Amino acid sequence: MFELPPLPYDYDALEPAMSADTLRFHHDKHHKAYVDKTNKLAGDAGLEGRSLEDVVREAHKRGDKALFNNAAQAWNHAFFWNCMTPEKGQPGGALKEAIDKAFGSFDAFKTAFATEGAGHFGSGWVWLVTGSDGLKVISTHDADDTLVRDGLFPLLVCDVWEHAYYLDYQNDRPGFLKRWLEEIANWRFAEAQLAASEGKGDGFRYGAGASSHAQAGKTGSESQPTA
Ligand code: MN3
Repeated sequence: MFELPPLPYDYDALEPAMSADTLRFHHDKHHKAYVDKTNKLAGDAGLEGRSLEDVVREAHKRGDKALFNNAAQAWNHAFFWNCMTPEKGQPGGALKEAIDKAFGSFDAFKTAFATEGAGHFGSGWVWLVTGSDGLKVISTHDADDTLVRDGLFPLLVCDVWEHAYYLDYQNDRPGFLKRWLEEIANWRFAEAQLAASEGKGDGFRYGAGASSHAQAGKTGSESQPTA
């Protein structure tokens, strides 16, 4: 049984860029529904006990669209929550170097990402990925994701389904993307993903617990300070 992972921050932690209302609907209703349906369909398909990553890939291989759509959406949203943080920041270290190399500058990257997301027709996701030829920005339709694309490793994703921004931005998807990149994108998480793509540290895995890089701003006793 897959569990709905808790958000790695409080519901109101990303305000005003993303409201508590949006996160409540998005996490508690949309994401939960994908997880619940995945549990039912994965059981029907004889895939209980497998990792969610395995279930996504196996459903894709079998052409089981209902299972793929729900399992991939369960995974994409869990990844997406980690791609946001209340800690405003900028890419550093190897990520900054890789962005400069691929796009010319951080500003040029933000333009490329926002343009891809704004231009994506219908529902989907806009990703910063790394592959054999360096970093690039791609978008995927509906539930489609990087788990079923050989050679691509995801660093950051933004949900561009209307439910991700409509309550806060109505139809202004470009405005949402601009603010998302400037105020709540989690560069520490993207840096950790880039390191993991090079064999340094663990990349994101569903159910492995919230990334320590995403914990900033979460109140309560879950995150242990490191000595
Ligand atoms: Mn969504």
